[in-house]
Amino acid sequence: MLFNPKLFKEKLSNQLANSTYSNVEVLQLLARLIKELYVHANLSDQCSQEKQVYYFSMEFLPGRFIETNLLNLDLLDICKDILLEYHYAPRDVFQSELDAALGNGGLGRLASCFLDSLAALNYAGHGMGLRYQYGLFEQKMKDNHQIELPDRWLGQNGYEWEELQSNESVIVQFGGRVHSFMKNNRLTFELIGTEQVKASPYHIPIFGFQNQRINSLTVWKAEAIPYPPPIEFEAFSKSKRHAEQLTEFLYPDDTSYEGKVLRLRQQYFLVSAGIQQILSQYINAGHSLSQLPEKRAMQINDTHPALIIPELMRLLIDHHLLDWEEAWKLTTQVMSYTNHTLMNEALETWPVFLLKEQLPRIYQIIEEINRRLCEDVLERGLSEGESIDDIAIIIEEDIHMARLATIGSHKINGVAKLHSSILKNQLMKAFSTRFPERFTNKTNGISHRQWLMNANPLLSDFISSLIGESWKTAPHKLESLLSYQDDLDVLTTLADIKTANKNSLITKLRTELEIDILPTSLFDVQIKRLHGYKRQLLNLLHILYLWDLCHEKPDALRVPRTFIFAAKAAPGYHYAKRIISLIAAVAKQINQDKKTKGKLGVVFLPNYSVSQAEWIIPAADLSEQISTASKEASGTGNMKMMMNGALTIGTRDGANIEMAELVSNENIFEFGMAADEVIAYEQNRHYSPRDIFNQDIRLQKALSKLVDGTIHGDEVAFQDIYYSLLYRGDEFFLLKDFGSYVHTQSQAENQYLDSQAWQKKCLINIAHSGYFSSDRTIAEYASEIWGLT
Ligand code: 7GP
Repeated sequence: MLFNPKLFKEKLSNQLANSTYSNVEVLQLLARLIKELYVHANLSDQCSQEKQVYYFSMEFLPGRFIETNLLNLDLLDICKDILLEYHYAPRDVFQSELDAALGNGGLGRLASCFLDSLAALNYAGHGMGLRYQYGLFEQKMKDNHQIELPDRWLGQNGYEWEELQSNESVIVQFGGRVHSFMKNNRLTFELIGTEQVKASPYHIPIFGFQNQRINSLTVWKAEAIPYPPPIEFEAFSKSKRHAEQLTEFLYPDDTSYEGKVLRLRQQYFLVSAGIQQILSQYINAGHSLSQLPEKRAMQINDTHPALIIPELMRLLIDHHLLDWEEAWKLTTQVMSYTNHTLMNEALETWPVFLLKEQLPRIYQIIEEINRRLCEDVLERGLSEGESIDDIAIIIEEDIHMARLATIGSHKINGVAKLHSSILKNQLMKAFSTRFPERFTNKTNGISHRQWLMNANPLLSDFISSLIGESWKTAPHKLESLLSYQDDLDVLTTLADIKTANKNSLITKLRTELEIDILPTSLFDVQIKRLHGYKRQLLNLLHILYLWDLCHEKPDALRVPRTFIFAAKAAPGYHYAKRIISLIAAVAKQINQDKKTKGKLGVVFLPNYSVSQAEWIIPAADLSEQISTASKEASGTGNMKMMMNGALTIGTRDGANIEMAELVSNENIFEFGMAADEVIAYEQNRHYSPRDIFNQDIRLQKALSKLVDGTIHGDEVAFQDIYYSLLYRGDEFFLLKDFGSYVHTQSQAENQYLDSQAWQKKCLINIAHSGYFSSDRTIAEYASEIWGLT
């Protein structure tokens, strides 16, 4: 069916002519029309012959859909015109949509960019996730502290883009026990006495960029199974509560035993529901199981969905009566796994007893996978210095999920060159030496449609006026901009666009948050989750140093600066919350200081979200990507800001390295230790933050502010943070990199004084940012991992 913009135009005009609506009502009307005219008229062709890819992820972070959908359906301009005709402000209407915040950070946002690119490249690629009733959390600041409130993204009238498909519900089973018996000469396994939960799928349409493609993001909701009457009300309401809890929160607090159980059950709920639906549609379409790898591919987004491996084995063996070898071959050919972090704390393990109790058949299968793996490895022999514990999935009483995901997949990838190489040569060495062909790199990317075309229409239009529109479907063509690098008019316009975007941000912050920022200042931006390794604290130490400098030599700061932070800290991550408090306290103090007014400003924007990022990123001058080298797997905020003409100050970490390779060193501000130095320190070199402190007066002055009462707002005067750096080892090497950071910051400042040279660097960055479109990343997954044509 062909998309019909004329019909859309007519219907929208008719509706708007007949009545007056609030902005939210107009938004809902738009969503309804889009679903009616585009989705219903073109129900997904799951039975088509095309190979289908499923991206399994516990997180998706799409933000708002309205502009993306209108853009992709080529309705954006038409729609804006009609809204204006009927006196609605398009931006206000669009902003009345609530962000779908079904994710936490980079991993979830990447998943959403990937869905956008899959559809844009006209692949049949779908998302599988959970429909959490509450998103991550709504962050409020109270007396400089982060407060977490439930994130009610579903709104009062439900979510406008979703559509329940109740006929596709499936049952997911927990607990019970495994009954094994002989049937037709075959050892057969059956689960009995299980707790059953109903999984209901809600489809959210994902439109391709002006290419007629409609894919879907399916999010599953848990419900109790209604028993036939008469029912005992109390028993039912208890089981209803227990079932619904499964999809109540993203990342329930897992510091308690109950929290851990819930988390495990969520993971299994997602993969069991998803794979059951995929398999039953596959079989109903008349395909044979032996062809599964030619027709279906499944991506495991970090280890959270790794139970899909034993779950597919269970379905193939117990329900479809395949033997182990056949089932294993199909499973490994269908599955592939992406690792998103090497941080120890995030490498998931599950206690054996928990799996035995909650998922007894799945446990048996994992045990058998482990038994076969270990047997095979021992038969072929261990290498010098190696032990079976370097490769086993079950060690003592823990199940190592990254190893399970690795052994059950035909491809394993990291998300930037450096990360993939550490993954291969260190964390997974025992696997990569045995299965070298499985390991690959897929450097992350971002949707240039969402992050440039939609978020920054001024820049996007200007680019098209210079090089035409073809970059929109072939983003590497942004490189044609390079021929304008010495064109003064172009560089001036670039500067004007940045100023306009900064002014829009200023107005928004003033009206919505009563925050005032200096319009003429350099916007220095660090927006991302709060984590020790991301080193927001290093940024803050530099700010404290500049504050001192301004007092000592009032003319020393030649460029006024506004430091913009936005970050959520995980509710159970105490240290990260302390750093948020410190940033907020420092901001308050500096902003009140009459001596530095007009030179230095610091803002902490509460409740960081995708739609907030869409405002900040086009206005950024300097992009802070300052993680301890080797810790940030890739980063994607770095790519977004590069594409919007900000310059990066960053360590040689994650995708920063590839950015530097593309733009060359003079167009990026690099500093600090390289990954191998960091790793050497971690492994055997002695690191003494106190020695550095003793030799650097700037550090002494900056750090003493945390404990001498200068920074108000905390009863313990931030001693804990001070101690973490000086007496508890400075785990992320802030002091070690401080000197080089300060030096590089001052180079950036010098550069900013020469506006023309600065803009030239910005242009060179924009020109090379096409490489970081997720279209490029997805094309690589498609051909090298999923076998799509
Ligand atoms: C993040 C990584 O920290 C970031 O470097 C990367 O760009 C992003 O994934 C996308 O690949 N990881 C997570 O968000 C995360 O939750 C734990 O990792 C599993």
